[in-house]
Amino acid sequence: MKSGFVSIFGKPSVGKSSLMNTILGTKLSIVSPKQQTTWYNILGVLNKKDAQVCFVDTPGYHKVSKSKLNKYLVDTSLQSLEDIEVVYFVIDQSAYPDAEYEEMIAIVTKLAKPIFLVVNKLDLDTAKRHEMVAAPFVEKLHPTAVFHVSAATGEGVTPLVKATIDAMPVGEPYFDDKTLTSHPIELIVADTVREQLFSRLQDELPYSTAVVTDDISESAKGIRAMVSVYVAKDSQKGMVIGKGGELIATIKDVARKNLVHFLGERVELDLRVKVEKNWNRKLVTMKHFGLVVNKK
Ligand SMILES: Nc1nc2c(ncn2[C@@H]2O[C@H](COP(=O)(O)OP(=O)(O)OP(=O)(O)O)[C@@H](O)[C@H]2O)c(=O)[nH]1
Ligand SMILES: [Mg+2]
Repeated sequence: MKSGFVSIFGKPSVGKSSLMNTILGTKLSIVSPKQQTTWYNILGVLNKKDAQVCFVDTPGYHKVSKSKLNKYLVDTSLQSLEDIEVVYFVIDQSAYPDAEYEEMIAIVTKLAKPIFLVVNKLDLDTAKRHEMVAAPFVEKLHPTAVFHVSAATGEGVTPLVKATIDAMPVGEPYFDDKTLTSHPIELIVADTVREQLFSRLQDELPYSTAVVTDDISESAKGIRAMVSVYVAKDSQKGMVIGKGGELIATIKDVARKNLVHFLGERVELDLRVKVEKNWNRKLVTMKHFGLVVNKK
């Protein structure tokens, strides 16, 4: 038996969550066209006959600004690099090694662990530039191997998974073979709602909304979840609710359907929009929403 951990590291929006979902064959992590969609390190366990690979989907690494949320996201991304066997350094087919990438390359090469350079979004590469895009990263990262993949179509993912299993050390599984994730149901529910906020709200608003599952109960009738959507200003409440409550109704409807699909159970969702003034500027409220890094 082989087993080990893989961090899926990269800038925002390169397709890290999409890639993990494609590898696992299920939509565990939320995905959106906006940057910084993922807010937690999310464990996704792949069980094969003779191997268990524990993937960690991570928030996108970016230059830290003054924002406390940005700092939290970057700290979380860096934390994913501890105690792993392999790093996926994920770029997309439009990447070039800018200053942020130089920082990331220094961080990852210092780990002295096998690096898999994963060039994603191959389906968008109509000009066949992906080898050229990879070249400067290959030179700087000295990766163990390079993979050109499309998380959207699944192209190239099978050889990537095979090489990942080959790179795992011999060892007993970390989780039983029914385990998909250690991410609690409360966070999966909250994230599924947040995914809709990210897909449907504009500008800075997604980064000013936090979602918390206040209560969850399970019965023969299915799952019932009470969820609060917090905004940072009074004026944002109306924007999330929308004209005549239309937007929040759509958010609730789509999130509920996605949860039914993922959990395979009936789901009742109660969504309340609340104002928690400047929550994203206060560490104490961020902590309340689970947005803190527990440093060792
Ligand atoms: N065409 C194409 N689009 C992709 C592919 N992979 C991801 N995307 C799209 O790219 C966008 C970002 O994908 P995510 O998986 O959320 O990216 P991420 O790296 O997890 O982003 P953060 O969580 O914000 O760091 C979404 O609109 C995806 O649908 C791909 O292989 N091909
Ligand atoms: Mg993500």
